[in-house]
Amino acid sequence: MQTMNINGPRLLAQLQTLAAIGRTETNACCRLALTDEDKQGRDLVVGWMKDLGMSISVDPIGNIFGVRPGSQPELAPVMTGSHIDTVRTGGAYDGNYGVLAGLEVVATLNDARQNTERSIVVGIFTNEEGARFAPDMLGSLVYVGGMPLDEALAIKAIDGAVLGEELKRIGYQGTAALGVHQPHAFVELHIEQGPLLDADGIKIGAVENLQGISWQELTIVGQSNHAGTTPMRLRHDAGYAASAISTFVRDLTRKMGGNQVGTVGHVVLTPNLINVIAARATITVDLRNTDEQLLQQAEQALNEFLKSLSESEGVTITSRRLARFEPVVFDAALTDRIAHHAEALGLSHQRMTSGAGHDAQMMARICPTSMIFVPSVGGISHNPAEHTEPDDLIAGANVLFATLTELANQ
Ligand code: HGY
Ligand code: MN
Ligand code: MN
Ligand code: MN
Repeated sequence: MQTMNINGPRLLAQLQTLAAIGRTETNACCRLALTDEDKQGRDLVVGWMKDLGMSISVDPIGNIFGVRPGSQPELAPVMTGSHIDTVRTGGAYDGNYGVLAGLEVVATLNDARQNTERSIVVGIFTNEEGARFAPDMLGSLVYVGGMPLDEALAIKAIDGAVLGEELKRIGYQGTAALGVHQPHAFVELHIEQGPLLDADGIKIGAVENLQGISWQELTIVGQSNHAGTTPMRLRHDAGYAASAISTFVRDLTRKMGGNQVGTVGHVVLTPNLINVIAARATITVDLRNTDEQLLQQAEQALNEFLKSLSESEGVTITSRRLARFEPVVFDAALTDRIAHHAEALGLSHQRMTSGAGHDAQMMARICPTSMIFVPSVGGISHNPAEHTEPDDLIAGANVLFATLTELANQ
């Protein structure tokens, strides 16, 4: 198929329209999974899929698939897609870009009245972020058979809601069979969300692999007491223990170096008052590494620290596993094709690792999968300041177009 350019202004306009849904007073995009804002975003994008003449299917975990039929629909389809749920402080592009660029590929083919042999499917996966319901990448995890449906539907949100009830409430509990489209290949286009491409002035990332992720929630129970009268040696201070764990995670990841990262992103103290020693603390620990052995080492070192801390502070510490995914290596031949198309389009490119989790890491369990990254200015993401230059957004979509249409005609 001859190289065609996507319609840049159309893609950029749709990104801005979608980003306006769930906008907060700090100009963030907040569409936590299965909230009313997520429903509004879903309704908007499903409408765009229908405008493109795509057939729509929704599965029991709320994954949405738009299908552009190929001339040989009996062949396994080529799939792209991502997510449109966001974190609370989301930007305009995380997830949204991969979905809307997929629709732009379809629109460009429609404009040119071009057929492909294989059907092209654009997927919107439920709850990729995991910010409201853990684990993250949940919709794609269930899609590939990584978690039983009823276990996923029973998951409780940080706000107490039950996932299956929220899915029904927003009208997106579908009936399509799970795994309804067994793809020939899956390619996800995404902003890097890190600093590498922007710092090196490189336009395209051909993603080779993706870090393993370990999420746990720690509940620390001490004893509330008077901040003035209680001698330091008699305290069982859950607040101090929480901060000691955060410091330990930081020191551990610095000592390990390499790709090891660690984050304590959520801290809640009870009763959270200036003159009361905290009785209770709930914190989350996010550990990641491209090397499974090293990730296990980090988890082990943290466990040992928790044991010694609970003894020294006289607090109890319990852990609840929220997510655990091993590192993923993408399909080398597919990553090569992404680099080839970037080259053919005159775009600088480099191979790289994904620090963030993505639905592609789940799809890699069932078909040849890879990812295309475009630069994030300053490496900022999960932040309203998230930005990618319009030319870079268009360039990435053109690489997606070339890669998908090649796959759809092989
Ligand atoms: O946490 C992650 O990396 C993903 O964006 N949910
Ligand atoms: Mn994302
Ligand atoms: Mn994200
Ligand atoms: Mn992600």
